[in-house]
Amino acid sequence: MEREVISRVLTAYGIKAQAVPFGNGHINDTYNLIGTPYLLQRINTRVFARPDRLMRNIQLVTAHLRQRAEQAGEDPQRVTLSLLPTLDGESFFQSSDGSCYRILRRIENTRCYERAQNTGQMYGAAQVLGRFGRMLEGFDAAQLYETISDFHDTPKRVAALEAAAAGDIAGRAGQDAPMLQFALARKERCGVICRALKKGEIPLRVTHNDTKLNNFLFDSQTDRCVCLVDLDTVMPGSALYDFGDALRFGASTAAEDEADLDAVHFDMEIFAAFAKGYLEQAGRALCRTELSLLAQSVLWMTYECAVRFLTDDLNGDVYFKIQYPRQNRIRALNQFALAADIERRLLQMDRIVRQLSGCDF
Ligand code: GN1
Ligand code: MG
Repeated sequence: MEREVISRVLTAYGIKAQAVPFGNGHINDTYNLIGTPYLLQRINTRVFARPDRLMRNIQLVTAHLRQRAEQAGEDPQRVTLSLLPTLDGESFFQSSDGSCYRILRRIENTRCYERAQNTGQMYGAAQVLGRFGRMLEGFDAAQLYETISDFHDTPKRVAALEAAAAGDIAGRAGQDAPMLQFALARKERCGVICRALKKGEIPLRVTHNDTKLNNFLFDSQTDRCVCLVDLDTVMPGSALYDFGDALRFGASTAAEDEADLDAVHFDMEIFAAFAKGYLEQAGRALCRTELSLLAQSVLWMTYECAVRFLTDDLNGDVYFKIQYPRQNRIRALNQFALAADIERRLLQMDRIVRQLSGCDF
């Protein structure tokens, strides 16, 4: 069935190729189109209800980034994603069964990592993130649709968790009770970024919103970080979301679904390297309140991700793809363990940010 759909999609693009599964995303399905310079992606329309809007955002953002790259004398093909239009000139193809596909040009001679192998990689990723933010500074955020509303509204994520626990549709709330307790004990504090945004204490910027390390591409030869991909959630947001989420994933000593919680720690050397790279690129653009919340953003983004995994476990695994039963429970346990470790290190993290930024918040 899927094969048939894919063959219809490829016909719409005028491409003949074999599609082989590629990458580790939790939301969309990606395929390598063997013998072509392209990747095929099935857009998850349960998560992205309006693929037309999503694709419009990506067109606008990538066009802007390409233009900025050209102005800076950089190769636009390596700075951001390029979409291939269908033979009809559309940015994606909707099959008669409702599924939506797009084709992207592979950025050649690059690779991605599930875990940082050294601090240099995270320093490089941080520079790319800082540059990404800077390149989007002149971009009018009002042009963008909110592809997923309240995506990083942590208190709303907690409200969804409470609703899932009350509904207990999969009969898992009893077993998940200790995690729920940990989450609810931080319910008030977790809204600090959201509240600061709403009060105008920190600026709304155009942000990526999904900055885990495997969304950064690295040059296969030089290992230099090249660019940030997976642009589905580029929306107005806070720079703190991007900083915090990148470290949630990149500074963990274990994979996001490592079941041995003793192996899950927050690596301070990686934190320091990432903060350095980021502040070098974005530091001057950040306000004092943003700087004062940088360390906390890592805690709250990790906490939010844990809350989302736990919610999905309680809802019977309807959002994140899983490879084995209760994987979302393992992910949630892992992310809460990481959040607890980050919480213990916050003062030290603040000290590092103060030192690097020279700002005595
Ligand atoms: C999802 O699509 P992917 O795998 O890069 C999710 C992120 C989560 C992440 C957790 C649209 O990212 O928000 O932080 O999984 N993306 C969406 O690994 O929900
Ligand atoms: Mg991804």
